[in-house]
Amino acid sequence: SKNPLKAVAEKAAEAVFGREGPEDGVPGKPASASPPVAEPTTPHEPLPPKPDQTGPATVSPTGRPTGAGQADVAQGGAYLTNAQGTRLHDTDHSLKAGPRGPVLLQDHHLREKITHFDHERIPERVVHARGAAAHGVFRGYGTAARICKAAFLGEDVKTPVFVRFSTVLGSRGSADTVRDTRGFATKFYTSEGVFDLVGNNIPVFFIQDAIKFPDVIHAGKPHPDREIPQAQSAHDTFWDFVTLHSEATHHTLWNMSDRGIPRSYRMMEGFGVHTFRLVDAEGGTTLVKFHWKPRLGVHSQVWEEAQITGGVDPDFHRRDLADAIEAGAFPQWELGVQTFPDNPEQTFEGIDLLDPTKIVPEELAPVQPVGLLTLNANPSNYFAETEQVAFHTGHLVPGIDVTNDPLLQGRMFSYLDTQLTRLGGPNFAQLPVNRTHAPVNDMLRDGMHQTAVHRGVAPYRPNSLDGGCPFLAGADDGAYVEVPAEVAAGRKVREAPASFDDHFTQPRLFWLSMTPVEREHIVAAYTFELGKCYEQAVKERALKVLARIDTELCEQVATGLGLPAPAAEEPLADPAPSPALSQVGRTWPLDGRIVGIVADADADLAGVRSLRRSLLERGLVPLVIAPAGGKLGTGDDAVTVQRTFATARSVEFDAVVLAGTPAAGADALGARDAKAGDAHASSVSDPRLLLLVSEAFRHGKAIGAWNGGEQVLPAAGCPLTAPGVVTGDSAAQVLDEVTTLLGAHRVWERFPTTL
Ligand code: HDD
Repeated sequence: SKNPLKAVAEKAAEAVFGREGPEDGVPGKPASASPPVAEPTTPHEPLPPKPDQTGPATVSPTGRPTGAGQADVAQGGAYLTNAQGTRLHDTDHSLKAGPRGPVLLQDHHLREKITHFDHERIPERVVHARGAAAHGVFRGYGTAARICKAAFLGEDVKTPVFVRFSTVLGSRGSADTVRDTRGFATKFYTSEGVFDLVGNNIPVFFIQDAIKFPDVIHAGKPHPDREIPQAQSAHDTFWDFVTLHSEATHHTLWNMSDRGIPRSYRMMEGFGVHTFRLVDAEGGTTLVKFHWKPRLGVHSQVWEEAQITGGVDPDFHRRDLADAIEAGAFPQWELGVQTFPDNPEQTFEGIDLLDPTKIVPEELAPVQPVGLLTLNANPSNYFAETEQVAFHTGHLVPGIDVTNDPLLQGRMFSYLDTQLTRLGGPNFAQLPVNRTHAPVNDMLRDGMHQTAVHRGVAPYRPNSLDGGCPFLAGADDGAYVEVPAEVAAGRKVREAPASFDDHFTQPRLFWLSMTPVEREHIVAAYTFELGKCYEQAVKERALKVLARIDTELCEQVATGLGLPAPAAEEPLADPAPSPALSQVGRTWPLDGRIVGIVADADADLAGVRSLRRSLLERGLVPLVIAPAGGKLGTGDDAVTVQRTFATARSVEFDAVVLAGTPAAGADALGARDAKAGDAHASSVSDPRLLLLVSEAFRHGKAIGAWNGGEQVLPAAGCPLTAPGVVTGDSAAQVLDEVTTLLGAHRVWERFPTTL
């Protein structure tokens, strides 16, 4: 459809630039015959959507289409107005008593503009302040119908969703790739009302009772005196807390594992953490734990990579999510449930299901898929949607109920409370992103930011004045009826059950489930974090905790800290490992993985072109890296440079391929002249290129090189015979091996390094 603003914009452009339009940014200069050079730094080649990635078109809760195709304009009309709709003739000059005179108090436009700006920020979330989100659709498989009557889990029922990922500790402007837990919060706009699954990428939590939440967050946040360190757990107060509260041991171990530094939001598992109670159509109940399984597998950065990324691209995860969606490589997760009988003890195989510091290994209770989540549209406005979205564990639909997990019970209070401050009053459910898609007929009235114009005179019931409405529904009419679960009679106590006391068996289970390379990473993480603490007592206490997880873990960290390793205070448990907890040893789809192709004007450009084509065909994203921007080669076949030695850093690439020179006799660009030879020599010894290759090597990334490209490798400290280094005579020869290596995510054999 025709954009009504286009004509206005064209007229304005014509007035400024003349009829021919701008050239080289010089107003009035007539355009020459040659078209402007295309932007050389296009971040990603759009990937063609896969047949299974074309979810139904999503509209935002405002009813507007989201993502591609949406008019890219901020205003809704041709003329600038004030907030009252009155047209303005000037917005750049304050009203003054003469050009050099004082500004007049009567300038309402100035006051309205500045006042609104002054109040543009709202309080950031006290936790999970830094986030990125996307719209999508959830399709139920119908497999849960046996145990849950929720309509959105029905076969082929499609429900719009909004998902917000986040870090926990950092401020809104902090880096994405810090070592931290990640939030994974999903809002399902179901036909029966909103259901929020407010989970994390780690299946256990630091504490067992919500009453400790302010304490653990105070300990994790920056120190109150100097407000440092930002978005880090590597400081004394954090380690003070988690070593004094041994229930935090399990979650802390997950944080110190590779799970604490995800490669991408698209490559994280999600967990509801608590045990929930599902209700079937007959009122029967089942206890479940929710799991999100990413189609691309669980991948992580290595620690040095995460640290570098935090500096060179603090928006790494946010950008990755938005780019992938924009390119049509829609991220997907399967929702699954582990099911347990709703027995009076609320335990399964001896594991207390109400203890949020415990998992149930998948080998004991397999995750059964119940639906598919596809994120297919980026938000249109960060503030309106990602910032103002308000999740709540109490947003439940018929068929899903909570359990007595004391952490979950406290959350049922906290989320509503926090939104009152954050979103300025009780009417945040009326904000477009929070609005349910089910009809609302409540008796809530007035309050700050009330946008509804309620009619009638009787917002109470029963009433005889508004026709008696509203009426109450029963379970048969889709009402939410709490499960009349037994409440154990007893005394009022501030106590936890004895089964909450075992804080070490499951951390040991996790440790024993890790492969050697994952254990090395855990040792390095503890050594780094405790090495950043100043208090000797904290480090010593932390080693005592580690001794209760595993002797080797404790000894290795103690060696790194230069402290004696204490013996375990109690005998170590002997749990069966859960291989499902490891990230290593499987292969995964390659969609959206990024391959850097290093080339210069002297390189085998035909090979570069064919490599790019083949990578795109396989759903990967090739990015050409060259000494400088612009094009490599000339004519129609010239290769666009997407990253230069100045803008490229290894952390962006999952694999790096080095182009060599054209094969003898196949040099389409003609014989090399001496000048080109010099340029080539200086580009292959450029320290930035050597750094890129040496980092890719140390971070376990696949490295390929063809026809002479490998001459960079030894200088970068990368032996040609090292695992995961592929050389060949042509691009095609290295392609297959590099992509096979990528399927396993990293060349794990390259570790141990010092990472
Ligand atoms: Fe929480 C936000 C996840 C325990 C209190 N929490 C928040 C978010 C996520 C979680 C993903 C961000 C939501 C968004 O993107 O807007 N929280 C969890 C998980 C927990 C958990 C998985 C344990 C299993 N939380 C927890 C406790 C309390 C809170 C025990 C308080 C007693 N959480 C909050 C909060 C936040 C929040 C203060 C901050 C902003 C918000 O709610 O909307 O209410």
